[in-house]
Amino acid sequence: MGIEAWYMDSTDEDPQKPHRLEPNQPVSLDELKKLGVFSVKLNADIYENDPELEQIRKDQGYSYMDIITIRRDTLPDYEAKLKIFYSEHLHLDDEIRYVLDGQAYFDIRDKQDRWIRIWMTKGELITLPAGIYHRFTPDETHFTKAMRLFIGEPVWKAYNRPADEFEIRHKYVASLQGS
Ligand code: KMT
Ligand code: NI
Repeated sequence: MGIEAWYMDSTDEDPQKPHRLEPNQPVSLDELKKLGVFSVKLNADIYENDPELEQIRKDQGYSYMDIITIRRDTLPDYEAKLKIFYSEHLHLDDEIRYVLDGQAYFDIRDKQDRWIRIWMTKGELITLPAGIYHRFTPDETHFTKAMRLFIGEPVWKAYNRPADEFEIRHKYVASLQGS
């Protein structure tokens, strides 16, 4: 199984609910690729000693990694952090996350500015391109353990929308043309 994605409804119910349209409107991996979003499935049970993960880190230059456990009892300022994660934002670098346990949603904007919800479960690694507007929330299981990967010294700074003045945003928007 890989990641599953769908277009979101626009109700402001609990963000951690699935928010599927009725009928469900799925988004394929191919459509995600066109938006610059890539994912691979790995074996999270062996993440501490996984040659496949090592190869990806080597090939992509992901020299930095740490692990974040997003759960009320392990993450200081849980409520405040969830709010920050769920505020629509962009980064100047790629956001690379590998779900080691639990589940979560990454929401991204498509070309028409519609929300696509990406459901990440254990073993899935995702790359969101620098400059894409997105947000994050755990799902109804309220638990996500994720590896954060980065090229070089990590920069977690998030710029809330609107952040259209950044060069990286222009670059990202330009990269969507013709696809
Ligand atoms: C971000 O920038 O959206 C995040 O870091 C999300 C939380 S890490 C799984
Ligand atoms: Ni982010």
